[in-house]
Amino acid sequence: MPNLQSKWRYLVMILGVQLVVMALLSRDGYQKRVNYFFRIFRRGDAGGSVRNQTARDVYANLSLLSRGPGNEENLPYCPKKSPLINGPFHVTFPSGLTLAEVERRNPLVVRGGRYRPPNCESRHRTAIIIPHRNREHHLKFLLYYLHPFLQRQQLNYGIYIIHQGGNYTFNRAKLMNVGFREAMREEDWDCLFFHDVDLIPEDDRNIYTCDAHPKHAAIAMDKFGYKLPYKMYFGGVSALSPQQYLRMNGFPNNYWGWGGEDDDIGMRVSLSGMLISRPSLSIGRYKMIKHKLDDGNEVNPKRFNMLAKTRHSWKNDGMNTVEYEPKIMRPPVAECRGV
Ligand code: UD2
Ligand code: MN
Repeated sequence: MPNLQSKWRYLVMILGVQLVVMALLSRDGYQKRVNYFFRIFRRGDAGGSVRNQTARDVYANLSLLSRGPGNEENLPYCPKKSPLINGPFHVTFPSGLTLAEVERRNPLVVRGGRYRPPNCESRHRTAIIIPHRNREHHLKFLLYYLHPFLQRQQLNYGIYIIHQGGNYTFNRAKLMNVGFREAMREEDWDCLFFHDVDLIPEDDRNIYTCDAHPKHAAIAMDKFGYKLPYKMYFGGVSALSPQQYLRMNGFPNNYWGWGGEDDDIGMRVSLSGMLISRPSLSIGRYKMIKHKLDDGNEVNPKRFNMLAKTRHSWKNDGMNTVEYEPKIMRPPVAECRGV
């Protein structure tokens, strides 16, 4: 039989072990386990705040939406927070996906890749600008996920594929300037998202509207281990209101080939007196479809020299100097629904 003193000793030992376990659990690396532990007590939490919970189908319940019987003039405003938001969703790249399937799954998208919520008047008008050449395979996946993602957010949106014709070296940033001009010519958008074709958002709480400062939306990508690679990083997906875009004179026109233009754009944000806004790491998550460097988009060897001059050049190179020959392609409705 243990005496009273050894009972106390056991008790102190048990308390000590508990303290060590608690200290370990609360360390950063153990956050997931702590979350798991608390989740057991929070059954029925549908908010989707914990990673690794069941990711859903991005199309779940969307087919229930249909156009009401006319009278689209007097629709009430959509709620401030969309009831269709679901949190994280599955992103996979099935080999058999076709554009016809994308079109079939998105019956409310109309000519020009345009959509508005059927039952309420959206509070936001967002244009998506996608620079493109020879990436039809990626485009198909992006559209498959982007349409339902935007519809869940109850946005009035339009998707613009800005295709660079010919074989000359690719110029991502200049294509964005072209996209800005052409999109604004068509509609008075409140917000423009500049979107790589190969980045698929993974969480519909990453709302595609603009903030008080230019927004860098792709804060956490699988390719960088779901972390921001460096503080000034502005590549992948970013969002600016027309006023913000013009204030920084848009994007540079002279970065031909891969690299540098994203940092130039990041510098323009601060040179024009603005800050970078970002969603949280747990929401601004993206998968990048794996790919090699494209032919015609070789690494730009001049990028560092050009970046060193951005502070002097940004006012003389951008939206105020962009020149191009537009060819607006409007395929018949059947072909362009879903694009
Ligand atoms: C990184 C950045 C990207 C950009 C680029 C440097 C990420 C996720 N993205 O992308 O924003 O700053 O570095 O230029 O880190 N494209 C075509 N056809 C081509 C070439 C490019 O459509 O032949 C488009 C397409 O939308 C693509 C984008 O340009 O997603 C960026 O090019 P990338 O994907 O080859 O470059 P990457 O992944 O290194
Ligand atoms: Mn890429």
